[in-house]
Amino acid sequence: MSVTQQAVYEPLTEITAIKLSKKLQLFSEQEALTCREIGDGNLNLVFHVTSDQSNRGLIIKQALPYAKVVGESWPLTLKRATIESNALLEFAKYVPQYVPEVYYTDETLAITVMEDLSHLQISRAGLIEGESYPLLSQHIGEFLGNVLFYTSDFSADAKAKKESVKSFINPDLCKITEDLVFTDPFFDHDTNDFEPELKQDVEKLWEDVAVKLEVAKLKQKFKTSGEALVHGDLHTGSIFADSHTTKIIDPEFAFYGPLGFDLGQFVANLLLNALSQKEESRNVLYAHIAKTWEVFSQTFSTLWRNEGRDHYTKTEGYLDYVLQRIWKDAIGFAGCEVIRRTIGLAHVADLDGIEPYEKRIATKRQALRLGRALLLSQTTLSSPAELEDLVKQTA
Ligand code: SR1
Ligand code: MG
Repeated sequence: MSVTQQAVYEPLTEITAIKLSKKLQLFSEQEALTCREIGDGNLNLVFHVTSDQSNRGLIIKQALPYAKVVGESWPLTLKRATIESNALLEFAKYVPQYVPEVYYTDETLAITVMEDLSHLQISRAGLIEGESYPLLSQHIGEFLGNVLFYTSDFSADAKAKKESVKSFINPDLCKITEDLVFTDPFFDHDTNDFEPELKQDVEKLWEDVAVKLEVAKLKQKFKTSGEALVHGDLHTGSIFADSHTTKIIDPEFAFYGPLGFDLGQFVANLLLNALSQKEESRNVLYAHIAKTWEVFSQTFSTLWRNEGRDHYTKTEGYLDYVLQRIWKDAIGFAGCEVIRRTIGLAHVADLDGIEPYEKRIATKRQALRLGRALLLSQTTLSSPAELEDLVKQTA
């Protein structure tokens, strides 16, 4: 649903966000509302509107015409708000239980009004505090298995899929990933951000031809493989959770991309959290990685066998080939993500919050070794257990 009521874009304030909620009749006229801007991400405004009487709430997310993390010198399309709303609606066709409900969207204001998830916690924050989220990997595996299968050519009608690809063309946000994930961290670029103690390690990486060749192949894959609708930024900060619920948010980077991309980003962020934890607390993260892959591959395989539309889904060996390729690509994408979250523009609190400083530097060195090892082991690592061994070898 798109109901444009404002002729021009303007950033909301806490006061106008309340007025908008009233105007949309999402609360009754008499209800006293409170609003707080709670956006702590890199790009957008997020307003939490609550009713003092009924205890009900909602979220209004609004895109800014620039990247908040850098400022107005980095203009950014408002169209990402529409991509985000449409992606949430598309995901909801297959797995409504894993996304917030969208109540309203407005292209001009670049807003999505959606379900209040404030009873849940951002999973990155919880994992840092030692929460284990027992169902996180089960849910993410089901989310990915369903969305990736149903939006891929193995299931979707060929013409309808191409129409959908068109509506999710997202060049500006893809460019951010092409630069920040696949390019800048591997060159001496001014967006990079790392501690002086890491300079030698980083310079060594910039000279590593074998690593750069793998990243070049992955970047090309990211730019050219429109295999299925991907979230595009599936890190643990894009996931709300508690012990029985998981909700995936923020798909403004969504586009038709490689099947292994989201899996790689999610796994990378679990690995970064594992590195930040004490040795004895890491098993829960390794178990999440193994479970994500197990549930994803089972879900995807069951759908493939029961609902595969393409003739070749019946061909012996094809499913195994596709799954192996997804795993291999995911390992490579995870390598890029681990490196960029360590030395690129957008860091993660898992690493930046490590105290004391010497330990933080040592962990970041390990993250760089791990990222490199992932990139160079894509063809040899065949299971989550081998991935766990690889992490241990980088200690
Ligand atoms: C300028 S945007 C930096 C990062 O924030 C987003 O969440 C994406 O991960 C992007 O790469
Ligand atoms: Mg985001």
